[in-house]
Amino acid sequence: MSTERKTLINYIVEMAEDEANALARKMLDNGYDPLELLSHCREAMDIVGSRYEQGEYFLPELMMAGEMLNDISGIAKPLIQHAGGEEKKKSLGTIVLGTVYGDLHDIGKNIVTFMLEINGYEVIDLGIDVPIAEFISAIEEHEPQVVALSGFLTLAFDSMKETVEAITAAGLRNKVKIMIGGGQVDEAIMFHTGADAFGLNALTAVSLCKGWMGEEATT
Ligand code: B12
Repeated sequence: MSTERKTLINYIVEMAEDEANALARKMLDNGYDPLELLSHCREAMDIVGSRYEQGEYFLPELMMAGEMLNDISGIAKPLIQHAGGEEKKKSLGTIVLGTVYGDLHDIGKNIVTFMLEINGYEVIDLGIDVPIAEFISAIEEHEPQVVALSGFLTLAFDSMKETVEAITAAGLRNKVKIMIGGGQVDEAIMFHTGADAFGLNALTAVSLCKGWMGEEATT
């Protein structure tokens, strides 16, 4: 198993798209945990990211890595759904979610959306580069219990802060819990933005929502 993990990471880092897809498929066919497989992909993304920082890789490699990750999560997602058992019919609550303005990264956000949905929550996914006004009107329209802000760029932290400030200015802050997530977020960034919580992965996003909205359907 550990050899497969290393080989998969290596294929992704070396941009061997076909080999990475084939190995991911084979591992999943053999019963490999899809969430664990996605965490290996994250490790690979960190290596690609640091090669980019060091000037060894450029934008095309970032794009290719993003495509590979999208393909692999496409293969892994249906298996996560299967492992999660029967889909719940009634929504446990509503979450308005999006990647904040200025930021186009959405692979992590899409995994969060998917995990929240299979755990029974209704997710209004506003997409990427979401203007503040769009968050405000979605909150007014859908009356969510939770707002989830995603962002991978350092500049996204200020977009998150401004989005939270605008939610407050619109008189909506005490009606929603706000969680943030994405590559570099931590507690200090949570305080900077004024959010209620942060999460490093999609599982944390789900457990935060369970803590705020419960696991049982409310009427
Ligand atoms: C793929 C990628 C891209 C792709 C994105 C494709 C896409 N559709 O998303 C493309 C090529 C478009 C891209 C573009 C750029 N990128 Co880029 N990219 C990456 C890379 C390699 C991987 C990101 C990723 O998808 N990771 C995989 C996911 C699954 O990661 P994850 O963190 O585990 O996801 C979990 C958490 O984030 C969490 N989560 C996410 N959202 C939320 C929300 C909530 C509420 C919660 C609780 C949790 C949560 O749950 C997720 C699932 O478990 C990272 C490097 C890295 N180490 O991450 C750089 C990186 C983020 N990019 C970077 C840069 C610089 C850029 C560009 C500026 C490059 C350029 N010169 O144009 C542009 C910016 C474009 C823009 N305006 O946004 C830098 C950012 C540096 C910084 N500090 O600002 C990074 C860190 C690379 C680096 N090390 O330099 N990029």
